[in-house]
Amino acid sequence: MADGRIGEVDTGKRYYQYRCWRMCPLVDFFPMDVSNDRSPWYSGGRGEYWSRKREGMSCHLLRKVLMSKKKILLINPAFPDSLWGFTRIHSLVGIQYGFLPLALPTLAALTPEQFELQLIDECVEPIDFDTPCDVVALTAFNVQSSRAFEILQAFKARGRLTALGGPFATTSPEVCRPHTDILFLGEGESIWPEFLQDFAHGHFKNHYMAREKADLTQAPIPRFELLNLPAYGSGCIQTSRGCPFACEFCDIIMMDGRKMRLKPLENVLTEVEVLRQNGVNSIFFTDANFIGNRRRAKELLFALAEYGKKTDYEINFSTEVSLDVAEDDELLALFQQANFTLMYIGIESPNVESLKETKKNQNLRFPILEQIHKVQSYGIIVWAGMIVGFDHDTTKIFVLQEDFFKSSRIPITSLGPLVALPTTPLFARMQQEGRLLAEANLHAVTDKNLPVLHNNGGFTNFRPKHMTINELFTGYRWLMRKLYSYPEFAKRLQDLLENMGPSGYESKTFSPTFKEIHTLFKIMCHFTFTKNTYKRKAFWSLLCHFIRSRPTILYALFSQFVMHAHIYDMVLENYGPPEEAVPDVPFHD
Ligand code: B12
Ligand code: SF4
Repeated sequence: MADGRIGEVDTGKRYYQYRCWRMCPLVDFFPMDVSNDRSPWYSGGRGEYWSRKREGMSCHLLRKVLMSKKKILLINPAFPDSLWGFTRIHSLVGIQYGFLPLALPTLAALTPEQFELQLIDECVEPIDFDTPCDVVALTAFNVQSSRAFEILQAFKARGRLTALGGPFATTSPEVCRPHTDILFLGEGESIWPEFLQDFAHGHFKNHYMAREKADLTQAPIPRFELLNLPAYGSGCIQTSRGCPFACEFCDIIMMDGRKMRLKPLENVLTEVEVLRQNGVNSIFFTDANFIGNRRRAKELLFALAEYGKKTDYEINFSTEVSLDVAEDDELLALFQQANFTLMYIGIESPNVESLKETKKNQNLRFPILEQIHKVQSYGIIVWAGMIVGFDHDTTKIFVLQEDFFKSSRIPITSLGPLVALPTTPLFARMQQEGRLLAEANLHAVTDKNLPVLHNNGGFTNFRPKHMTINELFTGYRWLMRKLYSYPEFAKRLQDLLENMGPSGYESKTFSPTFKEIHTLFKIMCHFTFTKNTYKRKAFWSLLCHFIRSRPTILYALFSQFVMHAHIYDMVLENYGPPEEAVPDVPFHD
């Protein structure tokens, strides 16, 4: 034990510190077996302090500090029903939630062993508000804010110390401040250990702010094993933070910066292996832009391709990238070899003027449709992020978007009206131009003012330039219904699966487990025994078509149909029957 540090030993439930009060700094360390409660020094009470003189030691007075391990409860609040939660299909595919909450195992890995930890993801298990703990710390995206505040209040009412961090706390601290004892702003890598150190010494501040961006070369492996991994549809790993681009509406670069920070390759591979060992067979790399540093992306993909060979391509991967991925054939080939089956790409708009306006310059270099088709030719399904309501969008944008989709072969999109998120250049511009709406909470886009049907389903917080708000929402709802109607979706999917290159889905030897056969059976029943004839017809006509023409692609067919079923149900409930959307966009409700 180095001079100046408190000796500590973790020998079961109790945590002992031995302080030499004569010598300062604290120097001594004396482990003893405390695994049973009859230890001579144990008083039976939590947090009791004993002093005693020990003979034969260099210190004349040794104070032994006996206390229980401090217990931390880390909680991810439930998400409201949203497109990206895929709640409607969980029972169909036998999962409890789509993606694992990466903040919790990351914070757990940053927590020294002297603390006892419990992780609760409310998306997959209920919270017992009477769980004994010394501090309860929550993470939250904006859409989880109301639930997060309820949870914090419930624990507060039970006299617990509460803490809140994560993207919402970081971007809207003034909204969060009244709801929590301790507020964390920024990445947890430095501030969480700083708090824990304070806390171990019996004091803490009411807020902690990260002063520097975290050094990811030092990032520990997230403690995935503390989550109930089989409950999730997909494992999550973050290999980098930051994005070199500068889209006007993006708050990710405001939080993570534009300089790419990279985790060491070995760490990423270890994380993949840990998840595989725990039965995960699908991993989503949660980087804001996986190819933000292309050289490194290639190195990683090469390593993943080698890994895939060794593990019989047990795992398929997906991630988020910028459209310039299509400018590099070597990169695309590596994605294919590494068994990437899906990419989420921020296309945003077919309207070139809107792309210029929002500084999405990487989408302006080549014709967008050609770029997308090129990615698909490498066997990769593209999902697109799309936005309506830019200053250069008129009411014609809705038809323009629909036409774009007809030729795109993109089955699924996260389409939403443009929102000026706090901290972004767009927010500052809207404020300067006096266009922010008084009725929207200007400092927070919470789940109260952000309907979560979609990204920002039918919500904006500023006045559009070339249409009314009513036109924006009417056009948006119409477009959602058109895009997700079964005939339009099936047409796009058919185009995709007929034209796409050899996919990772096809490289696997077909040897389904009993669980997979059971799931397959449930899916077949779901699309057969339905009153919705559009649904049944679309599914069976594509199934029959591809059984004959490309049977190896059926896994992709099933997966896209299942994802679509969730979105379809949400659009149906919230905006009306997709197939009954009028042919032309209406602007009068
Ligand atoms: C991957 C991702 C997704 C994935 C998977 C997310 C998941 N695992 O559940 C998918 C595609 C499903 C998704 C969906 C959505 N997402 Co998203 N997503 C991301 C992305 C790109 C990375 C998230 C991630 O895994 N980060 C890695 C972990 C380790 O980082 P972290 O959670 O931020 O935690 C760190 C710090 O915040 C901090 N921290 C976090 N919690 C706590 C708690 C304490 C106590 C402390 C001390 C510190 C701390 O320490 C951690 C380590 O540094 C982020 C953007 C980004 N770069 O952050 C957006 C982001 C988080 N998503 C966002 C949103 C809004 C959504 C959606 C609502 C809508 C949408 N934009 O599509 C949906 C809702 C999801 C749902 N379940 O219903 C917003 C949140 C905005 C905000 N200010 O709150 C972000 C910031 C992007 C954006 N601007 O759109 N998302
Ligand atoms: S490419 Fe994506 S992550 Fe990068 S700045 Fe633009 S919106 Fe943000």
